[in-house]
Amino acid sequence: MKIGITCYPSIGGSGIVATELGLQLAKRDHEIHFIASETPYRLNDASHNIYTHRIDVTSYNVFKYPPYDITLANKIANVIDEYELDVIHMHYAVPHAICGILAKQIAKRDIKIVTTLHGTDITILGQDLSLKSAIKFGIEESDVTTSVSDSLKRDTYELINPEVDIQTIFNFIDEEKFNYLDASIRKEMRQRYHIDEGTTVVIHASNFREIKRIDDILRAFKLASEQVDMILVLAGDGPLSSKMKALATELEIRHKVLFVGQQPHIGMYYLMSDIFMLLSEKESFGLSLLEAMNCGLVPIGSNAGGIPEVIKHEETGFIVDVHDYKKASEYMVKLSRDNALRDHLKHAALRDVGERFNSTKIIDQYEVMYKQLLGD
Ligand code: GMT
Repeated sequence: MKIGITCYPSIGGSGIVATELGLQLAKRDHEIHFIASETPYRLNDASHNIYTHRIDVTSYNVFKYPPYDITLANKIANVIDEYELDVIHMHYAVPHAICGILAKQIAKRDIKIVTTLHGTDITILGQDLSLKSAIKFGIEESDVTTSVSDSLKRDTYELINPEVDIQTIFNFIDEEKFNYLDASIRKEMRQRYHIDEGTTVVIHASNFREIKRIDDILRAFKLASEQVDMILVLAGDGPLSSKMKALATELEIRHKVLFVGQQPHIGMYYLMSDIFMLLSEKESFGLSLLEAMNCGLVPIGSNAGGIPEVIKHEETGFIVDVHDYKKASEYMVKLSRDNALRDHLKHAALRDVGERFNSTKIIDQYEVMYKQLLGD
């Protein structure tokens, strides 16, 4: 098949899932065309069967706002016609689903449109009356809409009420990039940061937005690190970076918190760690959970959105209520003190990720869905 993929190319779960999907489909001999404002993050090398088409948004001074959406639709239509695409897969409802529909109208060729909902396009933008009707239109006019979790699917029906079926296809990771097969990395990384093997390393990685509730992670860590020997690694960057550094100082834990910024090889940081924290107040899935769990970490997550679909409470990790940092700190202490429990949960998590979120299985689901759409 010839498949066009549009996503936000910057660092973020939706762009990563779209990119990995394209890469895996290309390995299965499909021809993949990424159409985006920039080359997607994680699509560094030119690979077999992969094409990248970037848009150049006009900054003509009559326009108060650069016409990103129309330029993108125009480009997608051109690529549909020139490369004779069969399907376009739009990641994120706004504006991408709508750009896909417009592109289909502009193009001379019939095409199927798949839209994947990733989270804030529904849970935040879906509450915005200035976008709600457009999101509903984007979903209803796509040939298939998928959601990355059942929770996001429920939220979509509740907030947007589309009159079509939505199919859940879970996220997945590239197991070659995230695994714990190379045990020497843990030792090397701990040496680099002067961390003893006996110290528990807790890690969180995100784009440092308000909804990630890094303040709750810092508060949980403060309580836990008063009882056990612990280091907190905060990876990533975003609007709250400076504020979180200031909070760590205010809580008098700054010397135990490593702010390592954005890391292209985040897997190495997971490998030196023991516990992964994700205490978000909104999270449709939490892709970083899968990455960390497949690197052998035990997750502690909040009961927001799709997180409880990824972490099975007391089976593969722990779930706490949103904002319940005290309970989170209790689990941190428990995991730090009880190596046998940590080991048990770690292996259960590895097994569960391998079974339910296995990349081959998830790519199969997308491939079957495209084929059904095309009547193959
Ligand atoms: O919130 C983020 O970290 C970025 C955001 C995005 O749009 O890329 O992630 C969303 O999509 C990911 C991939 O499906 C999900 O794993 C994240 O949970 C989701 N974020 C939210 O729902 C807040």
